[in-house]
Order: sequence, then C-alpha cells, then structure tokens
Amino acid sequence: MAGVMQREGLRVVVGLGKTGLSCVRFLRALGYQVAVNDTRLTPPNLAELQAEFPEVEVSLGQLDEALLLRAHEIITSPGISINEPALLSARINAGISVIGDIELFCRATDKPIVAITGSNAKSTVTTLVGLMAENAHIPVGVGGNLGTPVLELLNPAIDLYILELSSFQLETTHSLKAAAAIVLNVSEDHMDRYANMLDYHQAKHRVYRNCQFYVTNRQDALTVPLLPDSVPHTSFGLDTPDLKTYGVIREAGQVYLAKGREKLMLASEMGIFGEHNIANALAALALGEAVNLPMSVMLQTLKDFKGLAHRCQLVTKHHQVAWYNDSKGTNVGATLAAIHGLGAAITGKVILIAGGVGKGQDFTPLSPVLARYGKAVILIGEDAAKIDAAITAPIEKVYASSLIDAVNRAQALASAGDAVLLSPACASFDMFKHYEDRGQQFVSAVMTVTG
Ligand code: UMA
Ligand code: ADP
Repeated sequence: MAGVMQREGLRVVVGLGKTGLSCVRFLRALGYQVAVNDTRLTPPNLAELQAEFPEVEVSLGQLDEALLLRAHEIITSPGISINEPALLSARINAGISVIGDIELFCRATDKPIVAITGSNAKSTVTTLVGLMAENAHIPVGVGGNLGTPVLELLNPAIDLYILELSSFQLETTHSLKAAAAIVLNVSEDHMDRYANMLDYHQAKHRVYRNCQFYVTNRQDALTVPLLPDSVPHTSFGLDTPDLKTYGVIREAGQVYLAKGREKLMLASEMGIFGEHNIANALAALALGEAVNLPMSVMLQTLKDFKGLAHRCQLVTKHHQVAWYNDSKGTNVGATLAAIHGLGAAITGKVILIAGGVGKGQDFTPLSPVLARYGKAVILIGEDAAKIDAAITAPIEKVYASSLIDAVNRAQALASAGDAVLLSPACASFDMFKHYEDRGQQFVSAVMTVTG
C-alpha cells in the first residue's frame, strides 16, 4: 500500500468469501483502513487475506459488535443477513451505513449497467446478454451473483456491464441507476432469509430504482414496478406481443420469437429448448435492444448458445431414456419450469429426482404439474418427507438414500420415451458442497448406471 493515501474512517468488511475478499482488495487499493469479520472460525480466503494484507485486523467466530460499532461504513457479504442482531444494532441504533459490493461498484463507475434479477433464469439471461454484447464487439464485463464479484470486473476499458443481482445484493445497494433493469419473474425462494413474500418482492424491486429503462414480464404481475409511465419500458411474454413489445407468434404449427408484428426467428432455431427458455430469450432481446445491441447479432447468439451447465442439461440418452441435469433448479418455480419444458417435449413421462434443503418453501404447486407430466418422484435429502406430503398427485413416490440410489431407482422405473430429471427444487447443502457438486455427482452416477 506504499504511496496510497490513507482515507478517513474504518471500513469493516463482513464475510470473507469471494465478495469479502474482493471488497478488501478494492478498499485497500483506495487507501481505506479495513477490518474483516466472519462468523466462521476458518472462513475461505483467510490465508490469501493474511498474505496480501497482514495489516488488516481480522475477527472470527461470530459477528463482532464492538468492531462493527467502530466502523465508519460496514460492507456486508450477501450470505449474511443485514437483520442479524449485531448488524441491526450498528445500522439502526448507531446509524452506521451498511452497504454491499454492488453499492461500492455503482459508486465507482458511470458506465451503463444492465441489471438483471428474478427468482429464476438470472444466470441464463445474464449470460445471453453478455454474449450478445461480446459478439457485437463491445468491451463488456459480465458477473455479479453469476460468479465473478462485480468489483473484480471494474476496468476503465469496459463500456458496458451486465450484472446478475440477487435479492441479497440488492438489499445493500442504494446508488444503482441501471441503463436497463429487469425482474424476470418472482416466485417463492429464500423464505429462510425473508419474513414473507412482500419483503422478498421489495428487495427484488430495488433493481428498478432510478433506472433509465425497464423490462417486465407480462405473465407475472409481480415483476411490474410502481414507476411512472414516463420511464421508458417494454415487456416480454409467451403471448402475442403488442407493438414494440416482445412475445411469440404461433402460425401454421410454428412458433416464432417476435417483436410487435415482426417475426424475428423460429423458436426451434434456438440452441436452448423449452417454453421457459423462449421467455428467457425474449427478455435478453428486450434488454439488449435497450442498450443498442444489433438485432442480427442478438439473434445469431440465440442460435449459437447451447445453455449453461446444470440447467436442464442433457446428460445422455440410453435405451431411449433421456437423463437431464437441472441441479440449478433450487426452488419450486425453477422445477415447475423444467418439468413443463421437458414434459411438453417428450413422448413419455418425467421421472423427477427432487429434495434437499427446502428453505421454508411451499411444495404443493409441484403436485398438478406432476399429475400431468410425471411418472414418479424420487425423494432425497433433508426435506424429502415435506415434498412427499405436498404431492398428492397419483404418481409413484420413492425415497432414496443417496444420489446414486436415486439414479438406480430411476433407471428401474424408466421406459422408452421417458426422461429422468434431477431438478431438486431445493438447495444442496445437506448432501453436497453446492449445486455444481450435486450436478457433477449426478452426471457421474448416470454415466455409471447407464454404462
Ligand atoms: N457465511 C457465514 N459467515 C459469514 C459470511 C458468510 O457463515 O460471516 C456463509 C453464508 O451464509 C453462505 C456462505 O458463507 O452460506 C457464502 O456467503 P458469502 O456471502 O461469503 O458468499 P460469496 O462467496 O461472497 O458469494 C456471493 C454469492 N453467495 C451468496 O449469495 C450466498 C454468490 O452467489 C455470488 O456468485 C458471489 O457472491 C459473487 O457475487 C451464489 C448464490 O448461491 C451463487 N447466490 C444465491 C442464489 O443464487 O440463490 C443468492
Ligand atoms: P438463476 O440464476 O436465477 O438461478 P438460471 O438461469 O441459473 O437462473 O436457471 C436456474 C433454473 O431455473 C434452471 O435450472 C431452470 O430449471 C429454471 N428456469 C430457467 N428459466 C426459467 C424461467 N424463465 N422461469 C422459471 N424457471 C426457469
């Protein structure tokens, strides 16, 4: 830090995951005095932190109220609730500003930002818009909840940022003025962190604050902001679009992506499948147009993009049974979309593997869709019995003790034309490191069992 001036006031960074480390690096480079607090005794990145910044005070094992109260500003990580008692005390009683990495980012750049949130499809749409910009040869930074902490993207050479933002990140953001903002959809998630759906909804809708343009989902009223009509906007949906909005035209047995009356391309030409991905493609087109990306480049990107790993990804076809990895289906809304998308596309039935940490969700919406498309549900993990109780559909329900056991049971139940779908509707932490680990273990189990 030699040569960097020392700025006034201690910054306390809470959490030493990816976000926390990126915040320390950013703040130290600007010359701030920084301390770190993590509730874990051995948080990730501790060795890196101590090697790079031996001068940074570190407090571990619990939220350190005394340290927090010494802060001029507190920068929390998304994995920590700002309603933890020690943070509430700092925020409400002591009036200390509590922000997150997205706020630091917004204060540090005036380049246009496309801000993407929603309960599902954030990563798919963020990646699509990022690729569209890249294919249009625009220097672009793509990240946020998607994986790369936003502060690691900051670079004066970049002309456009495409950010996936979670409700947790939005809660601690005040200065976002997105060039284009979207809430893709709102369905129940993270009920272990929110008092109710209203709280969750309000956090998501912070993405629209002071935006220059916004996009809503016509088929999800919870995505519509309370903004004056004078703020430019458009919408997307799987219905026929009005002038200047995005939608679908169905003609002579064909499905077209469309803007107003203009047919843009056949849905079947897209590299990703299912009705939910048509909606995702339309959302990406609307956002891309808002930041002036050329339509021809955007449409070519939709043809080339084959989807992200762990999102309704075909693992293999064996004896006419297709195996799909949708490990990123971590809430009921995602799993419903996956069953609909797959169920409508196959000749047989869906065998669903679901379960894990349910985050306080209501699983009953799974029942009607399973009654329509399902053959069996194989239950795993902590909340298996809760899912069992919620599904009244007349389909077979089987408990499995491990993922390999689930795959073996699915194999025994499947016949030609069926699809086996891992889409757990739950978080993975009871049995796996994270959703990628769950997806990888599923792929290995499927390859072993199908030989
Ligand atoms: N934790 C503690 N004590 C602490 C701090 C964190 O126990 O003091 C725990 C958290 O409860 C959590 C874990 O550590 O289980 C990680 O939390 P973190 O805030 O340190 O996470 P990061 O490694 O910084 O990653 C975060 C996002 N993680 C979360 O929101 C939980 C990543 O999104 C994101 O990619 C990354 O910042 C870069 O922006 C992941 C995620 O699961 C993919 N997001 C949730 C989702 O998509 O549903 C919101
Ligand atoms: P997120 O980043 O919001 O979790 P992803 O793009 O990673 O979103 O997709 C997560 C899961 O959500 C997918 O595995 C799929 O099951 C489901 N999904 C994708 N698109 C949609 C959609 N438009 N509506 C509901 N669920 C969706």
